Amino acid sequence: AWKKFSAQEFSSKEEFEKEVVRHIETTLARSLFNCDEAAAYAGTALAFRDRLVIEWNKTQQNQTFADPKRVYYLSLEFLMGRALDNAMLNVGMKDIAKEGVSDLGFRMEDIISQERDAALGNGGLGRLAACFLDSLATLNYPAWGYALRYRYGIFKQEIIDGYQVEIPDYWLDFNPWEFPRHDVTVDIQFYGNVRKYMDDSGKQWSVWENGEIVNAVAYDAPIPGYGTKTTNNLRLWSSKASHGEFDFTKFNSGEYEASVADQQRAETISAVLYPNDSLERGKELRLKQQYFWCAASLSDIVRRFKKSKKPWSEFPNQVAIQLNDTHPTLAIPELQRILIDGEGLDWEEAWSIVQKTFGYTNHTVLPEALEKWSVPLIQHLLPRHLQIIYEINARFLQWVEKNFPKDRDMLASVSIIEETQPKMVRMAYLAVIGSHKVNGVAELHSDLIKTTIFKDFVKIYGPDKFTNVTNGITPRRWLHQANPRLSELFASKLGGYDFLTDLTLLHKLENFLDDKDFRKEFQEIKYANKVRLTKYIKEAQGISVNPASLFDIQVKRMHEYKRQQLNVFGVIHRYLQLKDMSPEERKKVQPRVSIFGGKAAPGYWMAKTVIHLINQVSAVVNADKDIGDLLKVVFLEDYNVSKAEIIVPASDISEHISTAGTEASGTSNMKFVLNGGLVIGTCDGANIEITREVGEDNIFLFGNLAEDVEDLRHAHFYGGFELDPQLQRVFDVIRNGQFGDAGQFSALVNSIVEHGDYYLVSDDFQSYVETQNKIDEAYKNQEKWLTKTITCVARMGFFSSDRCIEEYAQEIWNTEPLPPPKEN
Ligand code: 26V
Repeated sequence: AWKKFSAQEFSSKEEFEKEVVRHIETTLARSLFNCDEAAAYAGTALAFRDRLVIEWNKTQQNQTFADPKRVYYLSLEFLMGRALDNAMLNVGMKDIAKEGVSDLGFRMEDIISQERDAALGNGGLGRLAACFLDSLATLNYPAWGYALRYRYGIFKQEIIDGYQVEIPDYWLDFNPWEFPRHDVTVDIQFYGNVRKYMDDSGKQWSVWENGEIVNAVAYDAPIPGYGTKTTNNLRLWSSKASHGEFDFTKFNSGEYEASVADQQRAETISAVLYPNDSLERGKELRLKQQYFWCAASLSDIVRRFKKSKKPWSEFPNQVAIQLNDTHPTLAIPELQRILIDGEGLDWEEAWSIVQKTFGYTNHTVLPEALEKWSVPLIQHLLPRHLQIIYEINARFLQWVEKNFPKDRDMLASVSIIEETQPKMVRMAYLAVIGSHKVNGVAELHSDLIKTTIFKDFVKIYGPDKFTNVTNGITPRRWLHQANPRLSELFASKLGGYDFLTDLTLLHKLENFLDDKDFRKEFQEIKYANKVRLTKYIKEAQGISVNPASLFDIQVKRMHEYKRQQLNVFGVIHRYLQLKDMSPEERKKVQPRVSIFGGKAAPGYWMAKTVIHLINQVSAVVNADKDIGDLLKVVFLEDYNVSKAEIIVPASDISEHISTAGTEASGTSNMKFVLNGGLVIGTCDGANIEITREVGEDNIFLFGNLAEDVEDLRHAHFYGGFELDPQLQRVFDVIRNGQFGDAGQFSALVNSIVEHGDYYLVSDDFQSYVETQNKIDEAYKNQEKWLTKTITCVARMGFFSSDRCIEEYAQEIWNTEPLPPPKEN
């Protein structure tokens, strides 16, 4: 039945070229004579898209036929980056395409870089979801991602006069990877009221009525696995006015603006990704986004289940829903509502299905980051859901009271409703109560949630409800795609690319630690990657750096807890030391480039101040003739996934220096090490497990431990606060205006000197500086350094997102892969 599509496959470059040309001339209606890179990209993408689509249809049909248990990954963010390179590599036809593209007069890198990033996420949480999709498809799990089709992704960052400026990211001009499904729509209700009535049999029903209806339209994108034909689905919901175009009565009476207002209001729901990896407290639109997406996804999932005609008790055996953070928590009362109000199940039966269906992943312990919604807002927007949340809470508290009769404070502390003015719904508690498993994302983090934010729930449910799944990254994008030469080198030594689907095979690289050719090639690849980044830095920021310098990189969202300020204070300290040295002394110094990158949430003033300081320091240091190549400071504008693919392979050292106990996991640490860079880091998040895997000698750890943080903070307030003397000197030069108007940085300095140094910058400063000095020393012995980096890479097997997915599948989802049927 599939034979008829075989004409669209290409097994030679000629066939591929024919397809590209056909798409340019017919799909795009363009002449080959004015075919630019954009058109060549479009043609290439469409040629590959045809291939994906066929496998995608087959996968979906096979899954429909076999009807196995499916995984639904609900995430408000999928930070996908570009799709073409990934598609070519996963399908395994990049080489053919490269030749074909070259025949047409283009370079593959140029074509690939024509694509806009799908930047539907903020940072680690969204990129994790994207890695998970890649692993789910690669491992043949029947799995769907569900999210929103934002018209605007995360903003683009420009740096103007040293300050961050946000530019909207309209990315949908040309997106060959999405397929509108105008036949797959769901009506979503908001506002209105709840009416109770009794049917003829005397059963009580609640109906939610008189609300405002918004339409959800599905857009699908194919997710190809690597080395398998399995092609899964990412479904994005777009919002549309339910009555079509606009209100004709208003239009005909000349009220043109009013006639389109409803339409605009509806479309606003999926218009923009909230750019905070913090929270948008109290914003009705954000809550609308969450409900719109949860309700559309659940309706879709339930509809699919009902086609199987299985009894409701089978639902948790057919469906596993993973909640990526608390953003989709409304899915819990929504499923309960569907089951009781729609399907007529009684409360207990429905609730047991709900609990068995959901799993919840927590991604932060920081209490200020925990989502809460005000009761009046939920009452207004989702009146029926508020009733259900109250009922869940009442039954839960009753049960707690019965089982912990002596614990007086317990009830108030575990209640879903916080008794403030106004009352608030604690989404994390609702997520814990409505799920059968709760997981953290690295060992330390999973331990911490059990002793802090969810302490009482461990007493109530016992420890088994809480588990750990340490994060991981896909080696396809973060090794094979971002660093093709390194991947090829490994394949040549390990006898093929099996390590891309079993990353633990990298351990065999340790057998080549003494292999001169291997070492030389490994080192050359790192240097070539640094040269590539050097060129990019020149192009993008106009700064010349020497690729032979030590490249020290910190790229991640700007956050006080991630402590980019500690890094930049360290850079200033280094600069002052260099200035103090004689020319003779300077000759012995290891040249270094300090590279920063990351976006600050638009309203996060302190994070923006740190960006400004980095740029001021960069201007002063880079222009200082005494210093030359000994120190360069670069802030790379608009850090995103596709830029990470250039930056990550080029590090000698990368910084993961959060205050101990604050970074849940971190995932870029894994990416850098997998690409032959070492880490300077605190004992935090996944750094701890990286240390366990690579050995303490192969990582540069520093700073206070999580267990001491509370006492140190306390001491800052009650034992008097003593500023580290070297940091004092850094602050003195900032205050003297050496990096521009000191007033600009007073809040930053004062947060440490005056306001208790919550993130322990001063406490960790000396240890940080000493460790950086050790790094300079270690880097001088290039052979030893190289041995460390190769050893680290060889021991990174644990951090594949394939391992994560296997753990989720076994411990949380209870699902099996469904390999594609053998074809002949
Ligand atoms: C939000 C907020 C909001 C208020 C200010 C403090 C704060 C701190 C963190 C967050 C982020 C919440 C969720 C999140 O993005 N977590 C990230 O998830 C990654 C994937 O599991 C993980 O690697 C990162 O360590 C974690 O920060």
